[in-house]
Amino acid sequence: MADRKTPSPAHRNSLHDHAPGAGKTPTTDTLGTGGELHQSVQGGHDHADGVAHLTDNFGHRIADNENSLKAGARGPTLLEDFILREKIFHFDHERIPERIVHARGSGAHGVFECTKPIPHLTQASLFQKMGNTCPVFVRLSTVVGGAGSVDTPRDVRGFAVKFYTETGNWDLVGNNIPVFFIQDAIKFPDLVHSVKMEADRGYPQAASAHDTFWDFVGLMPESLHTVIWAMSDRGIPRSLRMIEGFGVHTFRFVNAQGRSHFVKFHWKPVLGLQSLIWDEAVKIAGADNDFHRRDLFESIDQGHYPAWDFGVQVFDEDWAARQPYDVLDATKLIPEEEIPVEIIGRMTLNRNVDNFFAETEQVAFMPSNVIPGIDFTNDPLLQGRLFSYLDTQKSRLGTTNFHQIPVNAPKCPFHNFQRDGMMQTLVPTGRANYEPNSLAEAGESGGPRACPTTGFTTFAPNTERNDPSEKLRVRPESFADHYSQPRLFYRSQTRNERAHIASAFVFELSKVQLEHVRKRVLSQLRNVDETLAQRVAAGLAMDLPEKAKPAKEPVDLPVSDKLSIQKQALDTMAGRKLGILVAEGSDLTQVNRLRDIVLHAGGTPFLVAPRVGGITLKGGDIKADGQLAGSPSVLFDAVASVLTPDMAEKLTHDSAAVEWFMTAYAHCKTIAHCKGTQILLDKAGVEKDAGVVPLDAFAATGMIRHWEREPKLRDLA
Ligand code: HDD
Repeated sequence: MADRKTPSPAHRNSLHDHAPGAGKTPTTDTLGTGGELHQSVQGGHDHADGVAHLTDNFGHRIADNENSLKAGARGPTLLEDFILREKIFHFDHERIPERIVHARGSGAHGVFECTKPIPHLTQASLFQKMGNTCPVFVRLSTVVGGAGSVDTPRDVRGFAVKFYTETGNWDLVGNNIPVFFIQDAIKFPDLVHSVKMEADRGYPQAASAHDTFWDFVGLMPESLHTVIWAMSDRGIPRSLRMIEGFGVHTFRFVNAQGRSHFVKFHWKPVLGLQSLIWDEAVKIAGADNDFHRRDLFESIDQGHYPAWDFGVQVFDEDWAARQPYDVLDATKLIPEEEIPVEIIGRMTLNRNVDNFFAETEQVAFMPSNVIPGIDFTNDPLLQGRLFSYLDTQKSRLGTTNFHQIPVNAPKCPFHNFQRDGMMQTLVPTGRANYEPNSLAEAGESGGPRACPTTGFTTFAPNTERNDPSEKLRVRPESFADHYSQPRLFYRSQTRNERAHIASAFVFELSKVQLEHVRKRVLSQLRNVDETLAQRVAAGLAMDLPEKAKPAKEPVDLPVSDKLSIQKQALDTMAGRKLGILVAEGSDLTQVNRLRDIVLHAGGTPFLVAPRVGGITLKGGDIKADGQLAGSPSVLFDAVASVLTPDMAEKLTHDSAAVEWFMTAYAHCKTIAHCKGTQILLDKAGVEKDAGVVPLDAFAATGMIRHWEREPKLRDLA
């Protein structure tokens, strides 16, 4: 493994520069920071031999951190022990409420760079000049499970980006799926209640395969589009570095002349899209609960910085009005074949967090954080979100001053008359805490003033096919087609991908206990695609129920290849991991050759051996990266083995070794092997094909999946 990259001090401190009391004062005129009052947690004083003295939170040095104060050596503990009391008090309160959704996530810092300025479309500061950069903080998450749940359940993944721009923070709080389950925010609590663990029994955890979720789906056909994406391979990504991101809603760009266009935001992973196979996802959940978190952390740590291209689909109201769906409906996407995604920037994640709680846990994203040049639309889901996120931060972070937490604070100056509140850490000077005031006329600081020319102005014309004079609790007629786009998605997949979708429905519905719920979902699926409904019914051994009556008859839309992962698969080893099985006597030269090929291509080789401590190969001694039973092949994109015939024969009696090849084969992975390994492959039932190759063919074969093997292993009919 490469050495851990230690960022330069300047780099590490970039986020903390604007922490209250740190060097620069972002709040010069109204919010004096009382700099000397703010000591760093790390101290900065009091060092002995380079190691800081242990103190309590008020700076009192602690002489003994092993024993509490007692009345006699075997006596009761004394209330007077302020050191014990403070330590336990603080510990008792370490946890804050986890997010109601997206509780489990991984965060990282990075940089966004504009690669194509678009001032004609938006005045957003970061898109004005080629090469403009701004820091970002990104949090990628699962939705359903709690903070301590697994990384690889079938689920949507959150893709939240905070841009610290010179004109304030912009939060693009999206997902890895371009559409959402519901059209109106008023249904969000129902959706979330239905999918989280069931209220009476407290399970299942991190899983949608249960009665209440599918009950909701069957009764809410608008959810089907996102559901079919979640049932596809998109719901089980191989790596957080290999997912797309979407802003989901239609937003507005507004240029300096006040002209507006609609826009949809996209993130495209430079490493390409890649997913797991369901069986792999299940096994990884046991083999490495933190599979995605570890993968992201380690790749950044080793300097393999994940990157995404940032793209936009821009269109105007006239184009929108001509579409067979409503662009304000978050259950609809715009096919890239209709409006290509124009790449205008790149984001690179180049620094892990220093502290998980302080940064990843406390980061507070809010879709309402926009900057001049970016504005909202009337999408009723977006409108509800604008309210919800600000609200949730108060209950999670406990104070209206959550914006002062370093990861949330803007990196540009901020000045206003908001004052006080719990956990106020800024120390405003002067008495100007209201406006208007004339204190400046007496030589005092009068504080900041509104800036009509450069400040945020809401895009005023309400042109979104709307009559604002009517107050109505309705769903617009233009939101009524719930089936055409899930049908488009399904029909745009490859044969294997369609089979995966059908299997996912069968799996999930097989866990549903209520017969009528299964039936209702099947009746909905008939509107999406008859063959899909038949496959699922056959998998459940159920008769096809009557078709649900659609509010609007679906139409057939032209197939979109961009919706399929397999049609866009990149044949690359970059960011991928090769597991190499070795044992006593293996040929070191061959091992090194494999390692070099992978490293050269930007991948990671990982040596697996029956024993991890040390091993004598032909050509030298090495240490393995992982022990065989603890490093199953599900953790790798491809496997290779360099074994003497004797050792291979011995390993045929070790189920971990046999399974290593059996699952690699079942998951359609490349298996590169030496002659000696053959006996083990035979035991594992590995048959020769284009992906089972001799070691010297590994470089040419690469680490792509061999989908053509799948029909031999699974019924794709
Ligand atoms: Fe949400 C968190 C994405 C609809 C209410 N949401 C949250 C996060 C992501 C999304 C990525 C995690 C942010 C983080 O990492 O801290 N949410 C979406 C997308 C949606 C969406 C893409 C639809 C397009 N959300 C949505 C609605 C509501 C919420 C309609 C409520 C009306 N979402 C929340 C929340 C959360 C949240 C409860 C939980 C924690 C938080 O906000 O900070 O307020």
